[in-house]
Amino acid sequence: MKNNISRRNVLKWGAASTFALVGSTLLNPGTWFQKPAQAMDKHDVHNALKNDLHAGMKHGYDPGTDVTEGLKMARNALTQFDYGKVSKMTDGKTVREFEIKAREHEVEIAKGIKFPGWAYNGTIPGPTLRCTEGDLLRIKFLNQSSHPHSIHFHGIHPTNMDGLEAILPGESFTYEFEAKPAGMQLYHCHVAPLARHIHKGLYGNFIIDPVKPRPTAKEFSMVMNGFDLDLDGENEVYTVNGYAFAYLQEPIKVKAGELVRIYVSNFTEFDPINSFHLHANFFNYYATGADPEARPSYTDTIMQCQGERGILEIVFPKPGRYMFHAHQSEFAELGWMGFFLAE
Ligand SMILES: [Cu+2]
Repeated sequence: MKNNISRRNVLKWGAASTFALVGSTLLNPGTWFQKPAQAMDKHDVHNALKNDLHAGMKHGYDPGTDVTEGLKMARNALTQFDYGKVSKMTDGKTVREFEIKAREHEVEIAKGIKFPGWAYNGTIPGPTLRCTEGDLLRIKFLNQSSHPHSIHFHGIHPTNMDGLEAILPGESFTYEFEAKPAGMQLYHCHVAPLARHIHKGLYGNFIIDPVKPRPTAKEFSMVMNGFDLDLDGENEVYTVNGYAFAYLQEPIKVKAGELVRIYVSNFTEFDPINSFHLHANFFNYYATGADPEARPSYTDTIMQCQGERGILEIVFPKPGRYMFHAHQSEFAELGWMGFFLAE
């Protein structure tokens, strides 16, 4: 363990600052860290995550005993795609209408640890929006929070639909544009101070399918992120899809031999990059995924800067438990680690 203690970690865990802004009680009865979250310091969070890590590595997930709100949220984020309300224009063009509400919302980001977030439709990350290239999108944004926010989409669209203008509390705005280009896009709030608005949780994946569909696959969505609980500009918890060790507790089930496609993005604030590493296997990676015919890179590790995203295609050759995690050891140990269970 000694070797893992970097100067940064010493600074990070050494300062016994309290989480004055974590307004919740812990949900995990009977454990040593059952005390108000206000009293948790970095050591407590570190230890709680270490316990979760060890429990997850040893036992995996025990169904029926402890499905927390956070785990449910991560489950949904992994597999739920929001295709909007679909209608057709007279010329046959597909119209998709979405409704997104921004609100203050407390979310569980690790077993018993809550984060006072700002969320699109009540979850961090927000819903994964999905459409096909050429669709007309109407995204009604309602700001039901007490701060100004917006939605800035990545992609090609008119500049007056770019989400640079703040929508004030109580107001709404409908973003309307044609979906392009195909690939893995994303969306986030674009109101200053940007780091704070994004870090609080206002982001999500936005998939534009090509007109000629990609090959059939088992599909998942993943957002890599971090949570700075004491507002010191460093994250204490790292997750994929908002809940620490979600897929360590509940491995992602796939079939050996089937094509698995994962839409991955990085919304980690305060750290310049995040990464995805798969054990015991390789995958094809399409950065941004705008050209489905592009030659992918064949690797077991990719890294993404903030706002970068891409598409992974994986075939698990044999049944087994395949670990995946950030290849920054610190992130992995603080929540960003899971398993695929190939059967
Ligand atoms: Cu905002």
